[in-house]
Amino acid sequence: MKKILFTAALLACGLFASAQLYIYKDGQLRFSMDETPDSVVFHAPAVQEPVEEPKVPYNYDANLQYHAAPNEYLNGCQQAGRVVTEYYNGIRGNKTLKVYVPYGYDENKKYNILYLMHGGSENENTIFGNDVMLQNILDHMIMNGELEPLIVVTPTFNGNGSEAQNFYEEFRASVIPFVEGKYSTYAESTSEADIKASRRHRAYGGFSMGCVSTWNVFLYCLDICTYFMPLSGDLWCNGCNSGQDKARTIDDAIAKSGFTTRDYFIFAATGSDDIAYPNENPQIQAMKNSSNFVYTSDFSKGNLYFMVAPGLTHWWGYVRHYVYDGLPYFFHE
Ligand code: FER
Repeated sequence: MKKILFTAALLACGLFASAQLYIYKDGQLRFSMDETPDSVVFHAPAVQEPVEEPKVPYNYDANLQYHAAPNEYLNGCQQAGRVVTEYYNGIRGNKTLKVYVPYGYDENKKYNILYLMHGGSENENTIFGNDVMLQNILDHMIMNGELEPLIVVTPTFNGNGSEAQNFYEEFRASVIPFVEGKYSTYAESTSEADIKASRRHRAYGGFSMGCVSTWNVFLYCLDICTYFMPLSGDLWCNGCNSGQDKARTIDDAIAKSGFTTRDYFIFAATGSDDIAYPNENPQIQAMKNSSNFVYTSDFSKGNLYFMVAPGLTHWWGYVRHYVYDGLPYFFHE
């Protein structure tokens, strides 16, 4: 007896599954098991809507500590990107910059972009030159799947009235339009609107005086840039003496921009024995007290982190490893 009942239940389920849902002109929903009524206006489609790939959440460490890149990352890589020398004529005259184009670059794809600035008495060749060779680290990270392929640009604040503090003007007016008009980034065009629309795919960082340029880019380019990597330096601005002064200047810029804590992310780093530590640390500590920042290296929850490498000093040979540590945390939010 039990068996017969079970079979009947299965049959019933099968019939029910083959039933169809109709919306009638009178607005009522009805099931039809056998025939299509004349008054049907809409047959609910069985076809599924295409679903967008869910974005895999990035697995952040909330308290990121300094780790040097593996030794082999400093050597040449079998999947090497290209470092291209580019010339442009911007608001501060003719200049050169370098563009790192990742291995397998395809101009039909879109790439995140990092602008990375050298320090004082250095130039646009420093970061991809013999003393730093950041391209080797990038190549290995990309080859090993630790970093999505991206474009890295090393401009310069040298020449024709440029300085670290005012480079943001040239960055906005000349460097971004030149580079992103030529290389494939998330900017659909080099119009102001498209540069703004692609801000979550753009980062700016720098070392020492390049770090001074980074804090100023933060003040004046929040509308076109989301991720910031200030390395071994503090904000130089008029009337800024204490860390509180600098944090207040930053707060004012954020208030003016109208952005929220989910709209900008800062990965700052230096060494505990770096000459810039005594300048950068009080600024970061003051920023931590601002409601504009939530302190953690888990950027799914916060937007400010300061990685201090024990014992390290003011030298690109160390600082390149801060890029190795921090850059994978960019471009996920
Ligand atoms: C600092 C920011 C920039 C700093 C030094 C520099 C000592 C750069 C100096 C230079 O290039 O001469 O906080 O701290």
